Amino acid sequence: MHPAAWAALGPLLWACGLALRGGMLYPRESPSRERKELHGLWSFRADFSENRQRGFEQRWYRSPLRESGPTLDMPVPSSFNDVGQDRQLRSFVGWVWYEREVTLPQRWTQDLGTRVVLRIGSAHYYAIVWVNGVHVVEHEGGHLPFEADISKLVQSGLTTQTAAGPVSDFYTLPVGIRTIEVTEHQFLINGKPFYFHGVNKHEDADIRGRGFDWALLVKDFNLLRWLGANAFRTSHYPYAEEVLQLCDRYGIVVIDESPGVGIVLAQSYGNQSLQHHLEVMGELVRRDKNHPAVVMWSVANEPASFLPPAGYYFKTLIAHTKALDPSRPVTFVTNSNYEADLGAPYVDVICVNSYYSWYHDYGHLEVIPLQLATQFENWYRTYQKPIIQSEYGAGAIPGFHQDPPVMFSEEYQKALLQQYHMVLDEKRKNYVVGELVWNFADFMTDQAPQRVMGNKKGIFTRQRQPKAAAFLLRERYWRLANDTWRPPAAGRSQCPEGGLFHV
Ligand code: BDP
Repeated sequence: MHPAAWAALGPLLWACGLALRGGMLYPRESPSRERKELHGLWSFRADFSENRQRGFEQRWYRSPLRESGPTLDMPVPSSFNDVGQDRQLRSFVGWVWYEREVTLPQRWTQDLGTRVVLRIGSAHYYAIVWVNGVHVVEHEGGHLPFEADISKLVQSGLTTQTAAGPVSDFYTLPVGIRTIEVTEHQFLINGKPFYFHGVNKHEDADIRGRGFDWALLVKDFNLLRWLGANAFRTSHYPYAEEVLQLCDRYGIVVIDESPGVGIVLAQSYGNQSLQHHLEVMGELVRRDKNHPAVVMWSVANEPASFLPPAGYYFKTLIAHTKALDPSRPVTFVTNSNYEADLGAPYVDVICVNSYYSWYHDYGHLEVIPLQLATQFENWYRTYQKPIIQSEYGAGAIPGFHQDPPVMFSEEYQKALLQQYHMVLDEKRKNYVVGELVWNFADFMTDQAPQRVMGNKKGIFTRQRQPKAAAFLLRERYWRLANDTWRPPAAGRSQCPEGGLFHV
C-alpha cells in the first residue's frame, strides 16, 4: 500500500428506512430519507513522521485527534495543499488525518428501523474511515463516493426492536431519455449528428483547490453558456455528482473520464493495476449511469498505448465497461502514434490530443494545418471511426501581449487555436465530431519548467476572467451551435432556457 494523502471531500450522513441494493444513488432527501451534511471545519493533522506511520503506530483514531498532538482547522471540502501557507504541507505526500465530531438526531440513534449510512463523496487517494474508533470502511482511488452502514455503531446499546411495520421508501430521480449511436463517421444523439464544441476542465480554483464549491460550479456553468459550449470532458477523473446534475439540467454533454491518467510505464499494465482499473470503472458506471448528460466513458488519458501489454489491457478494460453499460460508447484519449496505438482498435470514437506548435516546432504556427490534417487523415484511414480532437491548446499568461505572436502571449494562444479551427472546419464536414480545447481555465500543477505558476492553457484565468482566446472561442462556439443544432422533431424541449442539448 502506498502512503497517500486522504482528504475528505463532501461527506455526509444520511438515514433511510430501507436497505439500498445494487447501485449507489446520490443521497437525496425524501419523506423517508434525511441527510446531514458534514461539510465545514474539521480537525486535521499531516503525519510528518519519517515513515508516515506514526498515526497508525500511536492509533490516532482511538481518541479525539487533539489528544495525540497539535491539530489544524481544515475546511472540507477543499485541498489541504492549497489553503495553507506552509510550504511543507503544499507538497506533502503521506497520510493526513481528518476528524469531525458529530451529533446525530435522536431518531437516527434510537429507531432501530432507521438505517444510518456514512457516505464520503470522495477522498484522495487512499482513505480509511473510523467511527468512534472502529474501522468501518476503506477506499482506494479517490474521486468516487463510498459508504459504510454505521447503524449498529450509532445504535449500539439499544436492544428493543421497534415495531416492524410496512416501510415505505421514497427516492426521486430526475430522468432524461435519449439515445446514442456511433457510426463510421458520426456521433448521433437521438438519431441526429452531434458535434462536441466544448472544453476540458479541472476541479480546481484559487484557495479551495480541488474541493467542491457551489459558487464556483454555477460560475463555471454560466461561463460555459456564455461561451456557447455544449460539452466537456471530466479530465482526468470523475467530477462531483453535483456537476453532472447541472449538466443534465443545462444540457451539457459529458465525456466521463476515469482517473486512469499516467499509465505510462510497462508496470502500469500489470494485473494488479488492471484489476483496480476494472473496479474503478465499475464504481464510476454505478455512480453516473443515470445521468443522461453522460454520453461516453473515457477509461484513460494519454496512456502509453504503444507498449505491448496495452492491447490486452484496453481490450479487457473496454469490454468490461461495455458489459457494465451497453448503452454508451467507450473510448480512451490517446496521444500515441496512429500506427503504434494498440488500444485504438477497441474504442468506439478516436479521441486524440495534439499540441502542434506548442510542445513541438515552438513558435511555428504555420506547421499546424499540414500536421493536423495529416493526423486526422491517418487516424481515419486506419480505423474509419469518428474522431474528436480531445485536447489542443497553448499557454498564455494573461496580460502578456506580443505581435507578431510569441509563445505565452495572448495573441499566440489565439492564433494557435485559429490554425486548429481551419482544419477542424474542413474535417468536420467528414468524420471529425468534436473539439475540446485544453483548457477551460488555468489550473495549479506541480512545479516544472514548462509551467508558469501552474498550467496557463486556460482560456479563462484561474479566477475565471477571459483571455483573448475566450472571445474567439465564444464567437466560434455560438456559430457552431447555430450551424449544427437541429430542433427536436416533435414536442417541446424539457431543458431549461439556453440549453444546447435538447433531448
Ligand atoms: C496533455 C495532458 C494534460 C496536460 C496538458 C498540458 O493530457 O493533462 O495538462 O498536456 O501539458 O498531454 O498542458
